[in-house]
Amino acid sequence: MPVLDETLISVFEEVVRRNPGEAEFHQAVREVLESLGPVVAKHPEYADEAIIRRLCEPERQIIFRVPWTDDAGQVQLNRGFRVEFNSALGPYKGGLRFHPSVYLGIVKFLGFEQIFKNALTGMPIGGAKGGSDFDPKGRSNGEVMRFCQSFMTELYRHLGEYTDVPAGDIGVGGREIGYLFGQYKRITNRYESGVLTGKGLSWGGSQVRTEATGYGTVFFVDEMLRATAESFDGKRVVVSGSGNVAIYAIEKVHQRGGRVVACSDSDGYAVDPEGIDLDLLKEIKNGRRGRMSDYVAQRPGSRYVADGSIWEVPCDIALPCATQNELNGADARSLVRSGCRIVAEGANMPTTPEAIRVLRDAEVSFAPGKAANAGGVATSALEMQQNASRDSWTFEHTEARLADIMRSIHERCLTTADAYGSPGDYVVGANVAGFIRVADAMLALGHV
Ligand code: NDP
Ligand code: 2IT
Repeated sequence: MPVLDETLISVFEEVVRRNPGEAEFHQAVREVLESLGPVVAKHPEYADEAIIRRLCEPERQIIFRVPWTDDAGQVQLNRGFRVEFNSALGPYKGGLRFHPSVYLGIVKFLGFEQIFKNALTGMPIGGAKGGSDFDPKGRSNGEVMRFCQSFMTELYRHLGEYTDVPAGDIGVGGREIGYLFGQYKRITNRYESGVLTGKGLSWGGSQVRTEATGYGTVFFVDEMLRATAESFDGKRVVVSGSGNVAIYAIEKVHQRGGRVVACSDSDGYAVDPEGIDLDLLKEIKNGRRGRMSDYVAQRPGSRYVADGSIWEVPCDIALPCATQNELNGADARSLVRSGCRIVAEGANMPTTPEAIRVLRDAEVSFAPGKAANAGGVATSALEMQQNASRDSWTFEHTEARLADIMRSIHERCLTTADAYGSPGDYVVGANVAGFIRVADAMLALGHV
């Protein structure tokens, strides 16, 4: 079981003391610190320069009021956040989440993870996250637009292609990015394409950005399988969620010859032994913003489970692609019992620390989100690159770039884990490799 190195205990205690009540943020920090013992032993300069303490304190935190008017003419009120965590490697970069559960602790955990994920991609991007406790579910397009306009009316002053570049996350997809970009353009009177990523293809977006996170996760698992001379062919896969990441993970698993036998939303899950019908799922989820219960109603041979855990469905490979802490210790034990050999996180921190321990003890290969879902933000960086050069690449070229990036992240995780005494441990590999890249940049930039 990983323990916190003596020198890092006080860093963790300081984080807990300075950020009371932010359980998810504490969890994310602890997981990284648990990997860093051998690094601080080898490199005392990181401790001397307070690199780890500085990394745990965001460079800037913005919290603002977001008033908007609903379709009934009532004034509604939400809270907006942007945590600009670290800009040692490039402009702040990371998504926006619109979900009723959003509060400062969630935004901070996501922003903290983003620093290391972005570093791991090898691209010139810092780490940030933002969002709001706004719930888009059941809201009309007009309400979502007015909310986005109000949100951007405050946020725009903190953004810029060289400053801070948001994108999507839970509850923020192409529609929301469109409304946000429209308002940014209107207020600033600038067509500054590089200020947001995840844009539509006709107005500055990149091919493959929509698919990138889910595809990238599957490319990463491809590499894990290759390491043991296996492939997706004939494998049963369970994917949680049915949003952006889940849908394109399912698509790529099917292209690779695997079969996704279950997926979910926050109300329940569908088991479909013949394999999820992706056209139907896309039509329900993207087309009418429907539910998994609608899917089952239209798909003979599938069944709906309203209560219970999707991880009870037997599989060879599990891809949690919904939200944080959705796969707990009991779920991990179910997966181990059913013979699951690989868990790769499409979502951010979906696996609890206890579950990670269970998987590790059972020698299930585990890929943390920082590595496995980095394809989304990496393709955002490719979108920024295209915007900066006023160019646009083909789907094939962009997908090949994404596959290359995922291959090199996989390689970097394994060589780093090896070098720091934990061969085959993707958690240690991802944390240490991400940390070293950003820490060295911070050392070079001085006490800022
Ligand atoms: P979407 O909003 O498109 O989909 C989210 C999915 O997860 C939906 O099926 C949703 O169900 C389910 N879900 C969300 N919250 C909960 C919850 N509290 N309990 C149960 N189910 C929930 O988001 P994305 O697909 O973009 O994001 C999914 C995950 O991937 C998140 O962890 C995100 O941070 C991460 N991620 C996203 C990237 C991106 O590029 N979009 C990049 C890297 C990581 P319902 O519809 O019922 O709410
Ligand atoms: O968690 C993530 O990496 C994202 N939501 C994507 C961030 C981005 O800037 O593309």
